[in-house]
Amino acid sequence: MCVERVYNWFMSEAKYAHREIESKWLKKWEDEELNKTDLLGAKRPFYNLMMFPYPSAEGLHVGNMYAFTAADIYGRFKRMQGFDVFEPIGLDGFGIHSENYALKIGRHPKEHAQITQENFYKQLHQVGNMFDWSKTLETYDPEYYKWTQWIFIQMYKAGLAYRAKSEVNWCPHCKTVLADEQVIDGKCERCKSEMVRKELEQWFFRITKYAQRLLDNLDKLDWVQNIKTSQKNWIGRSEGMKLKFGKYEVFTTRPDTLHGATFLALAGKKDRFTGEMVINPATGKEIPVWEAVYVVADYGTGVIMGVPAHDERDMVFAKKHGIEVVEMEPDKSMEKYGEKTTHYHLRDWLISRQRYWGPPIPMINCPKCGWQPVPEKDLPVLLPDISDYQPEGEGKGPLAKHPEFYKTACPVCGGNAERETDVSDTFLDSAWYFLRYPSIRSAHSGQLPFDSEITKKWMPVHMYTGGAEHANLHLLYTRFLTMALHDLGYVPFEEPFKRFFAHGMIVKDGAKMSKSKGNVVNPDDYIAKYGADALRLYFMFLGPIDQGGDFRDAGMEGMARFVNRVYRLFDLPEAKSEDIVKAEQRLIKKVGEDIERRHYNTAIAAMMEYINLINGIGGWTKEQKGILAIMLAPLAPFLAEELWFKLAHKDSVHLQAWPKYDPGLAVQERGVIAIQVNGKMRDRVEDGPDVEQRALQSDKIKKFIGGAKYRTIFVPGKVINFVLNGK
Ligand code: ANZ
Ligand code: ZN
Repeated sequence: MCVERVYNWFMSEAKYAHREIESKWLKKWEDEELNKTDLLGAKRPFYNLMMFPYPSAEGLHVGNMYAFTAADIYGRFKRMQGFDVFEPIGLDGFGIHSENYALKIGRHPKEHAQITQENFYKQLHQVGNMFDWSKTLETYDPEYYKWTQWIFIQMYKAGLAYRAKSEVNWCPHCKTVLADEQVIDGKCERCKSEMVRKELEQWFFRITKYAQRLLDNLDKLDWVQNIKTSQKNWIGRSEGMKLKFGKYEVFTTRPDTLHGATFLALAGKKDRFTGEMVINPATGKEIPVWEAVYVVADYGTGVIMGVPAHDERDMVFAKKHGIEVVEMEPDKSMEKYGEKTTHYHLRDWLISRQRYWGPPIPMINCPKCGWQPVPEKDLPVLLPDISDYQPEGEGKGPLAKHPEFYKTACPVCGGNAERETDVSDTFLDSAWYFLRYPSIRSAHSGQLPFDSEITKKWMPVHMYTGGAEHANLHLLYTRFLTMALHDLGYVPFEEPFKRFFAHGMIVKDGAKMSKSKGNVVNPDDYIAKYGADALRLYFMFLGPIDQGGDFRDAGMEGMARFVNRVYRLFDLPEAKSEDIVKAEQRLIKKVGEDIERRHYNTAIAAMMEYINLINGIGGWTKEQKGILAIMLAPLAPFLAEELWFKLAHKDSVHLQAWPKYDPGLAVQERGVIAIQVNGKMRDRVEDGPDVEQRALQSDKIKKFIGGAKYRTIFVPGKVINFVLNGK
């Protein structure tokens, strides 16, 4: 039966007291610590992680809940398959995203964080995910950022954190520098302001040292291809040659055009002739050396050879400045002048932020000893409570106005020194959080950022679910940091996430949700009205989760009726039916396979069809009811538990094993196709693959066709007609 018809069938009244039922089970599960994972005792660890949420103005965003539900269903399914699943949650509450909102409403970021935290966790409890509430973390907790600072120091000691003056991205609105990855189409990732280039001295992480490994390892990752491609393009490996023009060296990917090079250009602030001339080694001719704005200072050698005949930008430049244009054919023999070399477009990760709401960078500058890391025993460097936390925009953060913070003693000579007053990028907080979760409140959690035994047992993360928009931000930074920590001997693996699943976006009535349009779906309202289960099911019914879906209130209502209908079906009397036995076997097979593929929508549709069948028959067995409750458990955890206990079971449905099916019984029954010769019915054959070949093997058909030539008319699902030539 088609999905739509089944679905419409559920559009009828009924009452299921979702509010009482959901709060009852929430309390029981939490009292009994149903979702607390025994990390040390686990036999088959499965770390099911979802991307760190950052509290926004509206609290839990519908997109968060959509993604979390998708991930949670998979985690619950894995638990029922016998894995020890660990599913933690926390808050990424340090950084510009939270701070900008606090500034906007004029509330101190710290106070704002406390208010949001309370609300956010309350919301997260309601969605019914199997979160381990004994392992939450918040990035602004000094217990956490102490280790973020510790990581900075390890990076510094390993030569992977350094200070340099260079041209960087400056957001005039956020009044801070940003990393390249945080500038999207020339605009600030957070506030969408047009970025400005500024020359400033800043702290960087040497991610470029890992460019090749970040590329090479991509092949080993079970990630969707578009995320891998995006990282690959961002890293931007370019193979070319270096060529010498006197004292200058250029990087080119087209050495075969050397004989057409009519000028050199150095990176410059404006276009001007330097007065210098150099010899083109291929032609022996003198060519001028210019400065040009389109040459990037820190890519390649920072010098290019201009070949107007083959490069558009060079042509524009040459025409504008009256530089000669030489038409010529590319010539491979030119490559003898060069030497092979490789460059990457990836640039080092700019870590400093001239803001308040972040971990102070744990470095001290001494006039005698230079930059020194804060001794590890002195961590954390606490972020002081100040009232003038607003960013100023003079290239320094708010902490620079507080001598009581920055005046300190040099850890080497004891003389007067000053602390760094910038804080670190929020993406550093979120680049290592997955390492901390399992070690929270472990035996050594006070002495170490992550316990080595637990880390070895639980990581890399088995399944990571999150947004594709983080391909070149969070996902790239995390991979880099993990590699660096691996090289420093802190973690036994190079890659943090074995599998990454990217979910799609939810839109409302066909339009992108936004506050200005007033079409933002607030999960709280829907949970209050329809229950978390109905919302979970509805989200998942919208389509395959990697594609997102269109949220419509009418559909939401229909799903609430589905929940009611299932609930009432458990009151039907005990009855045995062969049809149900077969349909159930097929359902077990289908739902299991669909959940594994994360095609939850078709799993739900199959359940609807099954329930329709049962309603038609009017009775089923207690065992069949139990199996359905178990299969509903990952998708609708409250409803499933309620139904399970209704069947007089004593332990949670969530601790039951996923049902098995008999492959013999689970085969889909196929229809029968009529075989005709010249339009006359002569035999029948089972529908399925290779129908035509199988039809031709029938002795009756062979007899009618004989050796004659024929053409085939095939009506799928109905008839196959062999029409003999001449008819
Ligand atoms: C001569 C030439 C002729 C070039 C031609 C291209 C086409 P990718 O693939 O991105 O690595 N280039 C090199 N360094 C540059 C810099 N610092 N700033 C701006 N442009 C730079 O591109 C390499 C090509 O980009 C190089 O090859 C160089 O121009 C330019 F028909 O050399 B080519
Ligand atoms: Zn900004």
